[in-house]
Amino acid sequence: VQQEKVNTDIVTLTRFLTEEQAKHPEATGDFTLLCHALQFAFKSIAYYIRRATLINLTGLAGSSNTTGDDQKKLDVIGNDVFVSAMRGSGKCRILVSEEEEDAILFNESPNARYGVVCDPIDGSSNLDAGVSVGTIFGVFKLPGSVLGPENTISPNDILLPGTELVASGFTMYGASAQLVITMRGGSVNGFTMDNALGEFILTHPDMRLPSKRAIYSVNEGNTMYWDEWVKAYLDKLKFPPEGEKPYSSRYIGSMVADAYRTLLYGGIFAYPSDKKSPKGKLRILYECAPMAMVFENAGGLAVDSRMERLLSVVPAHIHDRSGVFLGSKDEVQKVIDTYNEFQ
Ligand code: AHM
Ligand code: MG
Repeated sequence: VQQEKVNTDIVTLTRFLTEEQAKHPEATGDFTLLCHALQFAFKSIAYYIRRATLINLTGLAGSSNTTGDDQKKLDVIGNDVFVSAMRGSGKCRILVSEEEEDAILFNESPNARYGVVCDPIDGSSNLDAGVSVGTIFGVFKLPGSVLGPENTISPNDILLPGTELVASGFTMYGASAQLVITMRGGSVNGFTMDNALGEFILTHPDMRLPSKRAIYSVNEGNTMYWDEWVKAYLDKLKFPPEGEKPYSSRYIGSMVADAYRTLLYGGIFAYPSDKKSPKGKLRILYECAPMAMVFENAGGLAVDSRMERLLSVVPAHIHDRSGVFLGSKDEVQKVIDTYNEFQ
């Protein structure tokens, strides 16, 4: 019998972070420690999601969050896990979570240099059906002027454009837990959770988005609310010129899962602003901007409903929303071209 070939030199997320840190001699190690705390939050959330049906964690918590969404029991647990991990890291000064009305200021860590934004369990309406959900996160480095016990920090200090993110990514809790992370100006790397080892293993180094692919991902149930140019754009995909094939449609309804597929296969993911949600549905700080950074660093593009680069958008409030189009370069260009035809 042939012996299974065992890879004894695997790159875990911990090793990857250590190697990244070594590339920056000026690094203090704070960012690496923050990432370890993030990693623990992802592992914990993955664990609770796996066990949810067994330990009575499905269903509603009996409360609703700031934006009026019904909160699931797992939304509450995911949020609590995330808040505790960030507080415990000692490296996070301010945290914005989709599930918290106000930004959380960790005044016990006055010298912490990072601000974190997160959607602890995105796509939670899918939870009880066992459909993939995910955690989205972004890390901002705060300006020196807000640090130290002599300075105060205000929730407004985190109203920054995505261009100020030093890292972002997401974890998808699917058939396995997949973690995608990117640093400013760097590549995009994907890790798969090995449950037996309890480690995220580098399985998708330097992810690059195909420049085009005939797949679109949008909630078509909103068609009657869309602007004319959005309808025209999608019609183009569905009714191509004679002899060409129409696009395939794929919509899970979990941004992380739809974005992860788009990242791997290419295509376009869209949640346009429309007559029902004139400002869009997805949140700028902790959904749009972190995803936009991942897509740009993987060679794709990300714009809002006015074709502005999503990473440049500065939210006026921590829970502000935006229309979003992200995907392969050529596919997003098609969106921009159609928009321009209608102006
Ligand atoms: P949530 O943060 O309350 O879970 O909502 C965000 C989710 C995204 O994951 C997904 O892309 C979108 O809402 C789906 O919305 P819809 O059900 O309108 O298609
Ligand atoms: Mg969300």
